[in-house]
Amino acid sequence: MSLTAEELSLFHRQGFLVKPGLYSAADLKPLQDALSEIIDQGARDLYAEGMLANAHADKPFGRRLSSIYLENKEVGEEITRRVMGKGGGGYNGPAMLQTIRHAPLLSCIESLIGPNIVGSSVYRIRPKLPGWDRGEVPWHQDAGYTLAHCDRHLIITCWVPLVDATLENGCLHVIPTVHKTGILRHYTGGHAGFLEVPREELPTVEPVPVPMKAGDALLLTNLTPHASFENRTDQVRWSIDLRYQSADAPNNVDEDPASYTPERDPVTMACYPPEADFVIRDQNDPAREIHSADQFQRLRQRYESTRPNTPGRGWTPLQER
Ligand SMILES: O=C(O)CCC(=O)C(=O)O
Repeated sequence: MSLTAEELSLFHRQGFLVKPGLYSAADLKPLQDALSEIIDQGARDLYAEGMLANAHADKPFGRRLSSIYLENKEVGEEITRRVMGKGGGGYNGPAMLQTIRHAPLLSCIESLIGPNIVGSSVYRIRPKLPGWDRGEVPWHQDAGYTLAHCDRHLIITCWVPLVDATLENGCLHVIPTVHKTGILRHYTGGHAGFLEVPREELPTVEPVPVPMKAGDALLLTNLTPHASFENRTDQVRWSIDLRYQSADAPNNVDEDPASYTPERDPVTMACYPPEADFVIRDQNDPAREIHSADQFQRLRQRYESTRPNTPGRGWTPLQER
């Protein structure tokens, strides 16, 4: 499943590549089941508190959370928070680690960044609810969120829909080829509080929508502008975005989160210090690889509870533009 020479060349030319069918339905099922359990527990809790007239237990994965949200937005958002956690990584159980370590995906990643792979801290689970403001992510490059000294490193975002992603339910849109021109000016306080590059400041290259089947994988560079718009259906557009970097790129593997003090020079820091990076593959010392779900959870929680306070990039607020 590694990338062919043509795929590699396309990825580097366009700044993105779709690898169809990288995950089978059976590969996605453990994660879908784990997420369904969180939703089930949330629905039962809030039904017991009288917040819901119906726990919607008869609905399939793609519909249950949206049915809850359409019945009671507050309850839908509360359950969404349980799935996404504080920062958005959220669920970090065994099925998440298994999905991140999916061997066919790692072979593709290895073709791009080499055999020593670090799981970049920022993975996200996104239940994009119908008409939900925060489900719409404005134009940005992922590098806008990481520290500036990491712009020159290739950090791969792998975006995988857990249900089919369509124009109607808010598939991703990307701007091809402009990753080569470097970082764009981002602003804080964009749509729904995200970082944003306003449309009129985007390069004049036509964006392309990328509809995908569940289990396809979209690979992006950290400098590829992308966005997603409203979900105009009555189902959830579920997706995950995973990130991978070479072990040579700055990371916080083996670092104590308490070592991130305000005096520390940002160039000595990981690309995204608030969350834990983890070793996926180490050719020289495989013992450093994180295979155990317990170890993964402990590592993620250590950063989650400390939440190192790290410098921003100095982007100005959109309102002051
Ligand atoms: O899933 C989405 O709608 C947005 C994803 C995104 O912006 C990202 O993966 O960086």
